[in-house]
Amino acid sequence: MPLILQVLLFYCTLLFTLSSIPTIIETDIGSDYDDQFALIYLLSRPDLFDLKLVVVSTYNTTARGQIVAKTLAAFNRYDVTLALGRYTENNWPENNIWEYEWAKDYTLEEFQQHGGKVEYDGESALLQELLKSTTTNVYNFIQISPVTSLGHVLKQNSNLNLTNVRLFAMAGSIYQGYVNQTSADIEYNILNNIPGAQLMFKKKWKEFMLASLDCTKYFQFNGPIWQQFLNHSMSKLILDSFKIWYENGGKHLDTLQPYSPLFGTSALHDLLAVYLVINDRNTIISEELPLIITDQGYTIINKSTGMPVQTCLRFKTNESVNEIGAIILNTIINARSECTTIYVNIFLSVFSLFIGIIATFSQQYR
Ligand SMILES: *[C@@H]1O[C@H](CO)[C@@H](O)[C@H](O)[C@H]1NC(C)=O
Ligand SMILES: *[C@@H]1O[C@H](CO)[C@@H](O)[C@H](O)[C@H]1NC(C)=O
Ligand SMILES: *[C@@H]1O[C@H](CO)[C@@H](O)[C@H](O)[C@H]1NC(C)=O
Ligand SMILES: *[C@@H]1O[C@H](CO)[C@@H](O)[C@H](O)[C@H]1NC(C)=O
Ligand SMILES: *[C@@H]1O[C@H](CO)[C@@H](O)[C@H](O)[C@H]1NC(C)=O
Ligand SMILES: *[C@@H]1O[C@H](CO)[C@@H](O)[C@H](O)[C@H]1NC(C)=O
Ligand SMILES: [Ca+2]
Repeated sequence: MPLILQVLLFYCTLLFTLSSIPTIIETDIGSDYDDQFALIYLLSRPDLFDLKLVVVSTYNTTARGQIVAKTLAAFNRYDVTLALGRYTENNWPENNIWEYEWAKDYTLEEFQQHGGKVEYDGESALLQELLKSTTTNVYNFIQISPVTSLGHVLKQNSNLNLTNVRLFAMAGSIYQGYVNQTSADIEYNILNNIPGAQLMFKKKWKEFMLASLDCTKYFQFNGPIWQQFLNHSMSKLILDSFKIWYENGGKHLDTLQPYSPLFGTSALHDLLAVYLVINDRNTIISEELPLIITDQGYTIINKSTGMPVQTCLRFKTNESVNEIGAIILNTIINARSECTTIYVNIFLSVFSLFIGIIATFSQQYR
């Protein structure tokens, strides 16, 4: 590669690393499809997220880990550590890891042979990473799972100072529940680990933004934006895993709009938690609410004891979800070519400047 391109590529990578924020994500990827979408979007924004650690939680964390490993490999992100949370009892027989088949041929050993890093004591890896946050090294924590690994860390380290960590979580239901339910529900991430969720909501964070069911149940992409996405070769990663998940059982979920790989997505609850990082006030209506988690698992407002949580309550217009969808799907399509685009543009500008100079000179000497 010519030296000039090497310098530009280095500069471009440096730009990304300088502006992005160290990020940790806790996920139960594999059961619902939205975790996979959230992870792919996150990996498509190296300008925002300097992903350090992915912790997988609940039930068979090896199987979930393989899905993360295969996704990281697709993005050549062997620098990100995969941390396995502890196995938990599967009290949710209906909640199988439907996406596992997509990654079953990619073992954690193979991932490591390719340069990937795996921590088998995921909770201790999580604690070590959280301890790196300081006032000058602020972290993002993206919580899109029952609060299991984080819950154990918080329980065992009650003095852990997380005032330099920004939390973005998919959890809870304030005014609306699942699908047509017009009153609050006990949301799954909370129900699956109520004590963990209570600890997370009591903790003092630098910032806490919540993707609650009130918003996330509307977060489905279909119509022209989905058709355009399917036409693009970069959609293959999503389409392959989405199809397997769908056929293995994912097709039976209740959602507001119908979905299938060729029609559009299921409700992408977790993806909204990642999108909240942008703080897009043009499309999302949120309010700061003092929230607590009751012992039954409800997310309720309590002015005397609740910690302030910036909560997504609805979208600005009926078009907002489509607008966000177009932004996200385009980002995914263009991922992995960002740096190339930058130096192609630089090359074109230098080239046209050069042509301009030649033209000026040839006129002068005519
Ligand atoms: C977890 O999944 C792995 C496949 O990745 C499988 O080998 C293992 O037997 C499973 N463990 C349990 C307890 O089901
Ligand atoms: C947490 O750390 C911050 C500085 O990073 C400090 O201002 C604050 O007092 C600490 N909080 C506790 C409870 O120790
Ligand atoms: C939600 O309401 C619509 C319209 O009333 C209805 O067609 C649909 O079956 C309902 N869905 C569920 C899961 O109850
Ligand atoms: C997708 O591609 C097909 C065939 O190339 C084309 O006919 C169609 O218009 C495209 N759809 C969109 C939404 O771009
Ligand atoms: C808020 O929490 C306090 C302390 O647990 C409790 O006494 C009070 O009844 C709660 N208020 C509401 C409105 O739930
Ligand atoms: C949005 O959709 C709802 C329900 O479909 C409808 O009642 C409402 O009029 C729509 N609002 C706008 C601004 O189109
Ligand atoms: Ca999830």
